Amino acid sequence: MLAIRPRHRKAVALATAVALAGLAAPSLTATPAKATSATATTTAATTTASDYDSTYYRDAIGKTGDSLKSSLHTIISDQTKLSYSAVWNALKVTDQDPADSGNVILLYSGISRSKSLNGGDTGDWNREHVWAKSHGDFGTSTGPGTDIHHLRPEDVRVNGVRGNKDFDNGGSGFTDSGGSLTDSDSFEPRDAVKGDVARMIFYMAVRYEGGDGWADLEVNGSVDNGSSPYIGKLAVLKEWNDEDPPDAFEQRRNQVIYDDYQHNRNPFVDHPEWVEAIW
Ligand SMILES: [Ca+2]
Ligand SMILES: [Ca+2]
Ligand SMILES: [Ca+2]
Repeated sequence: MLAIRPRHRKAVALATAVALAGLAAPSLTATPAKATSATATTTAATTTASDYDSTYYRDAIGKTGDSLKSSLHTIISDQTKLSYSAVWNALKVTDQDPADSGNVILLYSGISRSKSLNGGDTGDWNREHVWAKSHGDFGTSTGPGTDIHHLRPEDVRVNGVRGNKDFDNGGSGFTDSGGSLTDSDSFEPRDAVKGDVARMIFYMAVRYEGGDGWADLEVNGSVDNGSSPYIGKLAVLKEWNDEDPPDAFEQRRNQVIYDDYQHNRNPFVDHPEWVEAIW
């Protein structure tokens, strides 16, 4: 079951090389799901996504639409929660540069920067909330504001450029943008992380359904959501999920969070097709 056929070894090697280079992996679009699953096993655990179908995802398999969303909500809500201060050290592990264990990769800029430069000064990296924390006003107390499935290292200034903007195509580059773009009302991540961003947003929409005193986070078609518990644009995020399928870095990240931190998974990293099944 876990044996990798020769044709897939090439795909794994490619995926790993691409991940090490920190580049986009358009060629992975055509990679069989089995091969990308095997990629995760080379960097993290000995299980594959398909193994989780009969265990972790057992109650969700075969469902679609609201029924699938509801089932996944129940499954992924069983988790360990981190304090905001614990997030620093977690990100040093989840977002470690595959080519330099002393560094993390910054999400939007793609820069590899020393783990020790975490902080709030110019040149530091800090904790970017991909689901902007003002959208639902959940802040940084333990809960959605400390859920590392959507927390990523980012340059302090670049984090400020993104601010609490919704996601959409278009705009201009900026210092250290790494190919990411922005305009007055939206932010477009660089190509290599477009799908990562989309799957983090979809995770948040399923994980947070109005329980435990937190807002019901949802995806909509707007770019002017302000402090409402919404993030747009749905159609663009769905496109990004298709254009940039999960690679070795993203799969390893999901596995590390599951194994060592929160003990829950982002279902859309394991099954990106579930985005279309729900939305
Ligand atoms: Ca815009
Ligand atoms: Ca990606
Ligand atoms: Ca929700």
